[in-house]
This record gives sequence, C-alpha cells and structure tokens, in this order.
Amino acid sequence: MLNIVLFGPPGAGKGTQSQSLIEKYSLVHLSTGDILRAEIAGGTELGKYAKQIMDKGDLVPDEVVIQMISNKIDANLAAKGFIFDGFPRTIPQAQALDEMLAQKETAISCMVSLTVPEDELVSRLIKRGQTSGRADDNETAIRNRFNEYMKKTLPVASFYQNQHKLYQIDGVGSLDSIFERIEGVLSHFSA
Ligand code: B4P
Repeated sequence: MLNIVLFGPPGAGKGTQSQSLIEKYSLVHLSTGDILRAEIAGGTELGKYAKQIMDKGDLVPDEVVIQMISNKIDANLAAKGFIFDGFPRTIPQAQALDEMLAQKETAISCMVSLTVPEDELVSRLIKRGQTSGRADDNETAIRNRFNEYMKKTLPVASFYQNQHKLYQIDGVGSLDSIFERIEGVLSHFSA
C-alpha cells in the first residue's frame, strides 16, 4: 500500500494538492477537516460540538479525530492506499495512526511536508475567507491556528523524521509545479 501523510501549516495547500494526488494515484483521501465540515453541514451532534472548536481555530480533541479516521480505514479495507490530509496533527494522533496501520499489516510510506512562508499562508487564508464562508478564515482564528500548529502539530514532523519518512517540499509556486515536486518524492514508493 502507498500511505501518504500530507503535512503543512494551515493554508499550505494540503487539500488542494490532495485533489490532484487522488486522481493520479487512485488512493482514498481522508481529510479530517473535510470530514468535520461535512458533520457540521449535516447538523450532527459531532458537527455541533466540532464547530465551536474549529471556528476559534483550536484543534478538535484527539479521541474524536482518531475514532473518525479509524472508522474510515475500516470502511476502506480494499484501498490501494490512503492520503492522510490534515491528520495526524498531534503526537498522540501519529502514534494512534501507526498502531491502526500496523493492525492492518501496513504502515505510513512517507510524510510530504509543504513549506510555505507565514505571510503567504495568511494572505491565502484571508483571500479564501472572502469567498469560502469558512468561519475559521478570519484574522483571529488564523492566528490561533498558527499557534496550535507551532505548539502541537509541528512536532509531528520530527516523529516521522525519526522514522526516516519526512520529505520537505517547497509549497510556493504554481499548483502544477508543486504537484511535480510531490510526484518526485512519490516516485520512490510503490502502491
Ligand atoms: P483543515 O481543513 O485541515 O485546513 P487547513 O489547514 O486550513 O488547509 P490546507 O492546508 O488543506 O489548505 P488548502 O489546500 O485548503 O483544518 C481546519 C480545521 O479543522 C483545523 O483548524 C481544526 O480545527 C480542525 N481539524 C482538522 N483536522 C484535525 C485534526 N487531525 N485534529 C484536530 N483538529 C483538526 O489551501 C488554502 C488556500 O490556499 C486555498 O484557498 C487554496 O486555493 C490556496 N492555495 C493552495 N495552494 C496554493 C498555491 N500553490 N498558491 C496559491 N494559493 C494556493
């Protein structure tokens, strides 16, 4: 299986690049952000609970997102592999993911980390906020999302570096040029 963690700060382009990756590699795309937003749109209890956390730019508790991902992996047992987009975002999430995949006799192949300067990230998110209606794309929530990222999420890169699975990619440029850089990394791995 080809199991990719797509990593980076808020607005780095994880969701954007995932769309191209699923087309080319026929992998199952698991975005915790998308799953949570679907719960909010559906007005579920989980959605109501997650909305107040996400709107502030805080992270949803580990046990909630771990259970969500576990359910999705179990529902896709025949998959050629997975793109994990926006997950894991904390060390406990990364440890849980390793355990879940080991139970299925597979593992993470690599982490592709998109590197983008902070001023570019802020301008992307503010721009998206003007059209998307996303409640977390305003200045206060964006600042909090960066704080959460620095404190809780960045250490996840070291977790995979220690496993020799971390690949840093320049996340600035055209969507195609960034996709080519990711393909360059993935060419070393097979499904
Ligand atoms: P996510 O949905 O994961 O969102 P993100 O980090 O904002 O975005 P991403 O990096 O995917 O950026 P995108 O491609 O959209 O998380 C939202 C919230 O959900 C979190 O704050 C948290 O509350 C919660 N959550 C999710 N997962 C969680 C977890 N595991 N644990 C706990 N909580 C969790 O790109 C952004 C913008 O940039 C777009 O407008 C795009 O068009 C633009 N863009 C992309 N690439 C570009 C490029 N090369 N040049 C110019 N613009 C570009």
